[in-house]
Amino acid sequence: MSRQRIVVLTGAGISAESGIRTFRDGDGLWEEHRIEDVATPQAWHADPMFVWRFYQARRRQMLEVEPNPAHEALADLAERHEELTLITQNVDDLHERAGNTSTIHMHGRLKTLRCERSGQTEVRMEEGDLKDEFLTCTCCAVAQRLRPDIVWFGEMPMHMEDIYAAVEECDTFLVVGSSGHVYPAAGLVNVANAAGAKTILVNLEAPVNADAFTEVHLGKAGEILPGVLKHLSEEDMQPE
Ligand code: BV8
Repeated sequence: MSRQRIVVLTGAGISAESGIRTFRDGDGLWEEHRIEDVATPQAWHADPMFVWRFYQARRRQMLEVEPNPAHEALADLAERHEELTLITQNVDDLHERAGNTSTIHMHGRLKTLRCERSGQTEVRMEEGDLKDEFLTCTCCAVAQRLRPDIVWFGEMPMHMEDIYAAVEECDTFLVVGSSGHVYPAAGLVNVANAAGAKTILVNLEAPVNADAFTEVHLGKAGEILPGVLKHLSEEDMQPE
């Protein structure tokens, strides 16, 4: 009896019940600016302190939030199912804090900062690292300014080779809490369908790419994901 290869892709919706605002619920603004206009290399170049404050506020918020039952259900699945690949569009560390230790962050992470000269990243989450002043690296002889270790709009997402390899090989592709607006993440369901995988969506409301999924479960991830995953594991136990 072969164990099914499961790939999970999460978006901002899985962290909503932990108190982290999603991009498209509410007004999706940061100080009256569209996030798509703040999370760009152009914005960083034009007004680095404005962009830096946007990320420092979100880095500070990470200290105040906790994983919710949806994060915990995925960590439990990882315990039971070694063929699980967890990919997230999110930049928070809630999957890791729930127990998923090998999460692929395709849009980067708030926890780490990146040297603008060497590209090296370092974890900087001490109290002194969370103020609004710029920070400098520890990797260069002459310390350089650190930027958020985030994939901005117009920048190449990370780990795409590993991501496509996992999705092209999977038997089940599950998306949790994503509006299906942002590419290439939103196109991964098409790669999974082309690979003959079963594609499942768990989301508060039908997203723009809902029709691409074999199964759609609408509701709050914290409330319905545990049941969906339990059913997935039971299926796995069925003899072929
Ligand atoms: C790329 C980090 C090419 C930032 C993010 C013009 C110029 C350049 C590129 C483009 C362009 N036009 C289009 C593009 C492509 C662009 C794109 O897709 N733009 C969109 C806006 C149209 N993509 C890119 O730029 C990507 N790069 O294309 O590179 C390239 C090629 C070669 C070489 C170089 C470059 C990079 C995209 C990554 C951008 N960075 N994040 C940050 O966090 O500050 S994306 C950002 O949006 C977040 O990471 C987030 O993950 C992502 C998607 O949003 P979602 O996660 O889906 O969140 P959203 O709020 O949208 O939806 C939440 C959902 O949850 C909702 O449906 C809601 O109903 C649901 N929900 C709410 N509560 C719950 C819930 N579900 C369940 N339970 C609940 N309780």
